[in-house]
Amino acid sequence: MADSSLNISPKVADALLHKRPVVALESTIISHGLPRPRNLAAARDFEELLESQGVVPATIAVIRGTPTVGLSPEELELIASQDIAKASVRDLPILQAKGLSGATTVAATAHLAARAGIQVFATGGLGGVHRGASETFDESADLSTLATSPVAVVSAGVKSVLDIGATLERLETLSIPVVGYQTSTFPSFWLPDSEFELDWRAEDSGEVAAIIKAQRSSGSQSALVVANPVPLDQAWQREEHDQVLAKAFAAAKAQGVRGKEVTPFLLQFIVDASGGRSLEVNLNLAKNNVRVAAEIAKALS
Ligand code: PSU
Ligand code: MN
Repeated sequence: MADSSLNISPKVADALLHKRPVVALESTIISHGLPRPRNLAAARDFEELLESQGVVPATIAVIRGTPTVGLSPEELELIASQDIAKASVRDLPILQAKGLSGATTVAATAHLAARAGIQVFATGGLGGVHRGASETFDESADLSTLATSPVAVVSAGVKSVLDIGATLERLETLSIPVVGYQTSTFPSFWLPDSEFELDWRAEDSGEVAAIIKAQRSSGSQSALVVANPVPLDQAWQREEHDQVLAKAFAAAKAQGVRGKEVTPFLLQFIVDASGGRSLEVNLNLAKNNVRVAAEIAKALS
């Protein structure tokens, strides 16, 4: 654990040392995935939700060059309150050398959580293969990084703005197991399902914990994707969902949005165009993922 390039907060380090449950949380969802000022409130909510369940929260970000696991209240504010770099794994050494701060994506968070020895990580949605990727090559580094990051990631699947089928194919190629949490269908973030069936499902946190233990004892370096659908009564209405997404794609194309700006652009557009309804769904599904991650972490410890 003597890793000078990683700052683990005393609270998180103590919990890990005594094998108490810890859940990692990402920070790009705070900086780029949710609009201000709701983002800071949400970040605090996620942490409080874990604490109320007896689980230690470990929000991860790069703070003035140092990858940090477990943020102070001031550091959480820093991530939420100003324009901060979106940091995937490849950005970590650059931020470190320059002494800059960054909000970590699923990829960078999973990578750092695994390095810290954290076994469970909750987020909203994973990055994946973008529509049109056969032309643009736009595939999130979340996928390749999860292949080498031994941590269970609880998400509501991937957003329907992505190519869900291609994303599932890539997860298969990369040998990253996917298990539906009380579902046989891969969820699509704001909607609890998609047209894609899953090979495997788990009925409860104990079953997920057993899979994680088997994965670790086999020496696998892969993550486990736990696909947790938004509860039906909190899901977005399908018709409005389809209409707003069509508008978002058209706007991104018209404005020539590219590269790592694509995801934040679509997300912001969708929040605005839905009059905030997609945001409520987003917050609820993220909380639901945090809750399930807490149960899994407790079942593991
Ligand atoms: N999907 C969401 N909300 C998010 C993201 C994805 O529903 O906030 C963020 C996550 O941090 C994810 C990142 O890791 O976007 C993926 O970005 P890219 O496609 O540029 O790799
Ligand atoms: Mn991309």
